[in-house]
Amino acid sequence: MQLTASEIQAGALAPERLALAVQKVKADGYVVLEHALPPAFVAELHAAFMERFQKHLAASDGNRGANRYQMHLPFEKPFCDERVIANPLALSVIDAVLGPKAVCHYFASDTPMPGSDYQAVHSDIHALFPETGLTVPAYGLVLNIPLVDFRADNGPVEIWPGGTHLIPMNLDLKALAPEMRSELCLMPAGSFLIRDLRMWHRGTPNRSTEPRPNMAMIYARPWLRTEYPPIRIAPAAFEALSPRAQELFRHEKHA
Ligand SMILES: O=C(O)CCC(=O)C(=O)O
Repeated sequence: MQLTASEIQAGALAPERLALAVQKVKADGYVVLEHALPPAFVAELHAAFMERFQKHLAASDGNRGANRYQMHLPFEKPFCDERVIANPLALSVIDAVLGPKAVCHYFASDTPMPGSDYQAVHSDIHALFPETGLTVPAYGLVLNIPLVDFRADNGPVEIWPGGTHLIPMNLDLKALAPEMRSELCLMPAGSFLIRDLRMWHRGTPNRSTEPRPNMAMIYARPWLRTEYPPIRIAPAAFEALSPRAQELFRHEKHA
């Protein structure tokens, strides 16, 4: 969705457009809010990210396939700016889908480098009741923030919308995915991709000459336990957060 100037300024979608965004997440498994962050702030995030990422690259191998890196982010500025972690535009959708008590418990990034390949099609979470095949409403959402434009040539995320988040899990996605419609998630830097954790997706090859960084946060219902390590938040950084952000990060490690 293209945000209007007044929505960006107000930090709120018009009521009927919020309802549409929520419906897109529930029915399609995702919504994109284009250009949600100001370009100057995205440039600041990108510069800070690349500085940290270059050190990470020098010290580790790809951990998500060849030339593809998942990297946790430090809970430091500019990454933990409230425009990222508690953005009212994103939260209006997240709250409507997950309820008002959501927590954020994953603060990281994904970066395919030139030379990366296709990932296996996957979803990002286990089924709640795997033995039943029961389909339930959303219990976790990823907020992705691309730090560069996602183009066809630089390894955009490929998604399978149209209800794959509602198909009971533990299926052979490799065999089934070619039967379903997929699309490349092309979007400008600083957009918000809000997607159901269960929606089928995969990373695609980066055929450009530059890294393609994507911030990734998980917002979830407060009872969801995942295997990710807690986000380490220094007490002073936690104290400096707004009441809403403190509520979102209340389950993390404040030390
Ligand atoms: O390319 C991306 O940003 C997403 C990659 C991904 O889905 C993963 O590593 O699990």
